[in-house]
Amino acid sequence: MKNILESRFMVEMMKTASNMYRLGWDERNGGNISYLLADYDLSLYLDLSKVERVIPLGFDASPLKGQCFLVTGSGKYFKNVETDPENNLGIVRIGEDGVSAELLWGFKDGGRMTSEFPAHLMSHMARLEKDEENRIVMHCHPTYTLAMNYVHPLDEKEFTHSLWQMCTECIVVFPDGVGVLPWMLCGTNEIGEATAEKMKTFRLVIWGMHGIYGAGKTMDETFGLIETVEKAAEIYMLTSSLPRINTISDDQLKELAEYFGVKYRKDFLSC
Ligand code: 2HA
Ligand code: ZN
Repeated sequence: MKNILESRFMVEMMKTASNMYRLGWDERNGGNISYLLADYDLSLYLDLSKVERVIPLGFDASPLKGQCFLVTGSGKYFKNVETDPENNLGIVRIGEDGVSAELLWGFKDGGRMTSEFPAHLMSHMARLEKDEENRIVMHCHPTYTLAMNYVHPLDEKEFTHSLWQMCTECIVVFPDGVGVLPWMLCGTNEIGEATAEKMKTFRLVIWGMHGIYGAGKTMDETFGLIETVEKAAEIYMLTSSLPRINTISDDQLKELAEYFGVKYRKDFLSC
């Protein structure tokens, strides 16, 4: 057997969690990541017939049955993932019944998947419908994005437009815009369903006054989406209380999107 701690997916997960922690996006147990391991032969690392525990999901994830996910643990700190992966991470396989998860590795201290696992799996299902190569769902609490939630209308057209105006690259990186949910109780199937509904059209979803969800093909792509939103939100927060004398116009945003050939939300511009 190969050492799973040296696998590419594990190293990516550990490095990303540390990176996000150091950026201040994942205080205490804030944030969670799930990684669909469909591109890896897990039998090189694990005895796939050995199920450590069966953990109920609390909803039907049948479309994902048999799929394996590397996921952060409930109540666990991103700060500790890299130094103690076996307690802070787990690999689960969605059971044949579609409503349970089979623990194959990790959560050594009796832990379980993040409380946001319903939102993650529902988001994976929604994104896979759009893009069969989607692998990552990531949630965190980036500081400036969250700050912006308190001073900017929580309207997805207006929010996206403000972000697009803050850095030239924004409309190219997230031409599909940012979906916005109002404040909702987290950890529930309801917020999971609402997130997944937004994920049908957006790869980024703001949870009002809580944080952000991102989805993508790779860890880098997903991280980069959130990083770009956060950078734009930082510029917004640094400038919003000052008189603005320059801006990127809608004509210029359109010019950018057309030049880079991205399919953008035309209805989010007024030209
Ligand atoms: O897992 O961020 O939304 C901790 C959270 C809950
Ligand atoms: Zn959160």
